[in-house]
Amino acid sequence: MKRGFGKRLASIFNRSVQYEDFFEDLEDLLIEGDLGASIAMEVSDDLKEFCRKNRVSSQNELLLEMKRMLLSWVTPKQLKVEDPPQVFLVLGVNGVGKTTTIAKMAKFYQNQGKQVVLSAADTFRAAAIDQLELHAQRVGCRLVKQKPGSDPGAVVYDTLQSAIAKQDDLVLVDTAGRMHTKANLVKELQKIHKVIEGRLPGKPCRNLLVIDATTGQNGFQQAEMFHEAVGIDALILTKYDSASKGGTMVQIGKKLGIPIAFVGVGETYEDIREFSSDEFLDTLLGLT
Ligand SMILES: Nc1nc2c(ncn2[C@@H]2O[C@H](COP(=O)(O)OP(=O)(O)OP(=O)(O)O)[C@@H](O)[C@H]2O)c(=O)[nH]1
Ligand SMILES: [Mg+2]
Repeated sequence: MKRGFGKRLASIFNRSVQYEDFFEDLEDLLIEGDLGASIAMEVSDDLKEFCRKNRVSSQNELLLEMKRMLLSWVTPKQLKVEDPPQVFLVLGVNGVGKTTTIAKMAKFYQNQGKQVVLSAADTFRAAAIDQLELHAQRVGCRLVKQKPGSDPGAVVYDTLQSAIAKQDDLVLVDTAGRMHTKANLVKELQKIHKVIEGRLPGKPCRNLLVIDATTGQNGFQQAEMFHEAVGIDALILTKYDSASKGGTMVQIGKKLGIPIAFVGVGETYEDIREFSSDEFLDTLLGLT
């Protein structure tokens, strides 16, 4: 399925590469596709060089060369559940799809025979706990919660106690995407970390950052902010079904070196895929 950015990218490749303005158009399109100005320039320059050195006989050859370049920047990461209880802290600004992704991941790991518990640590937004509880009921896993407004660290502590007692394999922690200030959000996350380190010493939790594919360029700033605050182990790209662009992931991968674990491709529990660089770039570049 060729769509959006990929389709337009493929269509400029359909013009002859002899056109003087071809590489300028390409650079503009890559910037529009959220790869950022510096990467867009680098890709465009390298492709120009490639054309100079090689006898390029088809646009497809150029597209494939571009894919080859981008492949080194988007890295897949398989998130294994080892040494139970494994803790995944799911982070991201509000509305990116954290809670939905947690429900999908719960199902994904349950299908692999893992016992999952959800931790309702988004105590900031009033309806968040009920929303997660409904998901827990639907996918059939346990949930640990406290009252709205309670301390997220305390909720996580309770969840870990419960996970140890019930011998759960995986703890998925839902976090608030919004706080009164950014500093508050960061402080809150660092507090949750301390709780986990204190209760499960030597068992690092994985910090997973959810990025909404429809957000565009702003996703990079989000990644930078969270990475600096707590260190991000892997990304989850959501709404890739409704977004025509995912170029931000290339930018995050190249500049911050963060790998990608999952891609959300819809609103049902089954709509989650382990990240594949090949599939992602084929869609991004309109090669499929
Ligand atoms: N199409 C599509 N929609 C998605 C995907 N993931 C999440 N959504 C939708 O995005 C909306 C927000 O999802 P939530 O899971 O509530 O997002 P959140 O990050 O938990 O939001 P807050 O708790 O408010 O910070 C919901 O309507 C979801 O159904 C996806 O992969 N594809
Ligand atoms: Mg939520």
